[in-house]
Amino acid sequence: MFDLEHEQSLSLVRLLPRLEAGLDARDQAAFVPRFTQHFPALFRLLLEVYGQNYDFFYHLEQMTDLLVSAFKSRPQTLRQLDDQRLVNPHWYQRGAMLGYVLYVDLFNGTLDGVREKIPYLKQLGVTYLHLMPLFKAPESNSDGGYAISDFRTVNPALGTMAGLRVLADDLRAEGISLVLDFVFNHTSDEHDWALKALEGDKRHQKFYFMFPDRTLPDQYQTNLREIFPQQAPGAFTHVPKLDKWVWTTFNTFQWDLNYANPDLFCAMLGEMLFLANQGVEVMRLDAVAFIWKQMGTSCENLPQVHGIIQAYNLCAKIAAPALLFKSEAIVHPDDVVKYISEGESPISYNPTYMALLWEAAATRDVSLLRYAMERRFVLPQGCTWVNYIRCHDDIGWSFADEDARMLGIQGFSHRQFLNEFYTSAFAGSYARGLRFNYNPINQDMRICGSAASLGGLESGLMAANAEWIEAAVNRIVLLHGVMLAAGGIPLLYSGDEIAMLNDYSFSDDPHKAGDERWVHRAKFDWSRLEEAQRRPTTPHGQVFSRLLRLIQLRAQDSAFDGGETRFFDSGNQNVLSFARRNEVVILANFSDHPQTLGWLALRGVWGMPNSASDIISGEILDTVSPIHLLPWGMLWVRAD
Ligand code: OTU
Repeated sequence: MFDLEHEQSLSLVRLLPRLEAGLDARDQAAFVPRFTQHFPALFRLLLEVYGQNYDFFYHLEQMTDLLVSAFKSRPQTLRQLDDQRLVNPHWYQRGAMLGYVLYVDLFNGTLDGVREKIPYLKQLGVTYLHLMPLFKAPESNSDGGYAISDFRTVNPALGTMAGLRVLADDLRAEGISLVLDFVFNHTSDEHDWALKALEGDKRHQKFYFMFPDRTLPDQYQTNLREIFPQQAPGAFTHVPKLDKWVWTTFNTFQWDLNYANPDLFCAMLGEMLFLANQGVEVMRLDAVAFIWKQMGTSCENLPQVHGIIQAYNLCAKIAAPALLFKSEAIVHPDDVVKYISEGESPISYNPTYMALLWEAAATRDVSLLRYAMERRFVLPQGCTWVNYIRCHDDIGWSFADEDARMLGIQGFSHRQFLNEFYTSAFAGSYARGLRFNYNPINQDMRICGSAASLGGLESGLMAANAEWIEAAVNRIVLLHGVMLAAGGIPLLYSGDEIAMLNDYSFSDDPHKAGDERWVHRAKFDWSRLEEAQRRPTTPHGQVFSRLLRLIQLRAQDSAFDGGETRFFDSGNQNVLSFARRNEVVILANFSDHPQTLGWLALRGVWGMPNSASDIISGEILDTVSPIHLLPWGMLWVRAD
């Protein structure tokens, strides 16, 4: 009989001398208690995930040595941060949090270029800076950096690892946390591990999934979703040099890593802790849903994925406790939440809110958005959404068909409508977007485009139609406003603050032409910013100044600190309504017409207020007559 507790304490006893041998007395005092605290849970998880495949002598020793050496080389400043975070573990729930995500080269050339712009980020109110993948990657197509050739080398065109550390320190000194991707589902086919595998090295071949022929790939493939059906159909790539089929969920040059191999688990743990020690405070777990495969399943969101992330989380709690995980699971909403817990990913993208905001903007009807958020917005204690409107990726309509059905909406045809609307195939649509990876078999596709172009500014400016431009500006501000007001960490996509439009020039670059996501990955337009700051009445200037105001209001107001966001039915299907801590009610009109709302609609929050004001405009609201909302207008109402 296997006695878990007994095995666990035996292992601990066996491992402790390694800690004592590897660390001096001072380091032991910090490290040993954390190790002994978290080891039992870690042991249990590894046993659950790996069972018989785990060599509880060899692999545990390997892992322990990694943890010890990572802690040993952890810089003093980061150890101080560890201590601060342990005292204040929910630092990321404060209302002044604001995320910003950028490509280093597109934003300002290099890492030093980003450093130069710290004052601008401060002016915006940024506290969380996500730099898109900046590591060594294939020079041709690298999937925007998501095909990594070396986790320990910065792409020389952008800077150096030493430069990254300096940037991390400088950001931290200004109250900005550095966020990087942990692209751990795959490496590029130019990564050292892949090169060794190509040379025939068996150990490294086992880091990946390799098949001698199509027999197993064909069996797996029947249950797999096509991620890039146009640019990289199928999930397996034939590698001539090996005459083997390699698992490649994404592009052909992105080789999936095999986490069923505990050796690989350790190898990636080493990379993760290395990055944490460079000053990365938050790691975005890229493509997390895909890291475990099992025949006969969709190979997404399998239970072992959670076991592995929880195990990595415990490793971080031991060696680099300031490190925080953010999950990137753009999947069915029921699966999205499974990644979110304090022991796994305390923060997560909120793809359902994102997609349904665009859905409501197209339909001018907030019913589905409200229905889904009433049921799906509340997270466990200590966990927080990263709310966003746009990011570097496409928009997928990943709402739950079950939610739609409850409102009499048929998922498939609704998605068809949304796709037509956002690719301007629908007559009268204001949106200018591109289709992404159309799949002729199930007619699925996703949407690319910048917030401003999807929100109607491009079509308005092209037509020089003042009315359309005004509506678009209001719409873009409204979408950002409900993102900012919903609590959690709002994440601005660089360029959206100045309403940058689609950039179609990607089609001239052979390395980008096949991937429409580049349409919304434009070079940051500094002259546009300068103009927006100088002339706040232009469309771009209005978006910038109004967003800045909303950001500042939010940061100063305790109504947006931690706590709950409660969506409720305003009785008007054009108006999205939610309350922050029963202090502020957000009302957002998703329609082209003015709307009125009786105060009774808010009785669930306050009863009937004596007096109220809109904190955005600062105006006193008349509590006797109905509330009036302009087309695409928004109020942040506080009542007494
Ligand atoms: C992520 O996204 C990244 O955000 C993408 O930029 C990368 O191309 C990709 O991983 C590979 O590293 O397919 O279209 O269902 O949708 O993880 C975006 C989840 C993606 C996937 C998501 C993936």
